[in-house]
Amino acid sequence: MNLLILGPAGSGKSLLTANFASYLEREGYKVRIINLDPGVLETIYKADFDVRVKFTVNDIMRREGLGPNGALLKAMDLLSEMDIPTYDDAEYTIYDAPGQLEPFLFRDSGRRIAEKLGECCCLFLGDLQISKRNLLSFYLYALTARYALETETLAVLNKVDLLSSQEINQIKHLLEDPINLLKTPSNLKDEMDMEILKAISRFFPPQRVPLISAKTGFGFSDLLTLLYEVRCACGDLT
Ligand SMILES: Nc1nc2c(ncn2[C@@H]2O[C@H](COP(=O)(O)OP(=O)(O)O)[C@@H](O)[C@H]2O)c(=O)[nH]1
Ligand SMILES: [Mg+2]
Repeated sequence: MNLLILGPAGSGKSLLTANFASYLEREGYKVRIINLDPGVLETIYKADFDVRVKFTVNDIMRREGLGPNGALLKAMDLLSEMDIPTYDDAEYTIYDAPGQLEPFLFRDSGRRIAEKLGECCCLFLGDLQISKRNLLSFYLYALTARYALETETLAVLNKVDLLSSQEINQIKHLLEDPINLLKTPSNLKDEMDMEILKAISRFFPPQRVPLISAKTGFGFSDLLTLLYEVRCACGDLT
């Protein structure tokens, strides 16, 4: 199974790639790691393939006279046109993506990249410290990723080690059903949010959102269980 790790910059994609790969290896799986971030200076893992052998954001900036954002978009276009390795000899291949979400959520390059990965599940990672005050927004971004990439996508919240147990319990309750994310509607925006969520949940049944720590490994077994369920295409991820 190919895992595409997406999420905003700093959400912990690279640390998750490194530590979840080690966890899977300890569980007895053969794992491969691919770095798809052409802007990173150093990776914290040993990649089986690194997109920087083909191009880097700095090269593109210099060659095409672009700034960092333009160069990253160009890099993602290039990536969507090249052969990205997949491995038959590995049970899991983890693809560590760059932090800029624009190519994945708002341009076709992300969908074309995901399409190249065949049997693929996207892990949409959020930083709990940042998302805890706006879980609805995180949830909608994860759905947008699923919609834009046309790929099975699991919403995963990272950095649970930085939260108190009280905060964790509160968040678990909110995540049991996305409708819990809403207050009793008291204004037009609340009412709109409620109607949007009801409509969404008709098409995308509520999915369990694992709370994990890429740093300590907390929640990795829960994440692996969810991946088994995706693999079996059980359809029920609650
Ligand atoms: N406390 C804590 N820090 C984390 C966790 N995951 C990532 N970090 C830290 O968050 C920062 C960004 O992580 P990184 O993997 O580079 O994020 P990326 O930009 O999404 O690849 C680094 O300083 C990591 O050590 C976590 O689960 N807990
Ligand atoms: Mg990274």
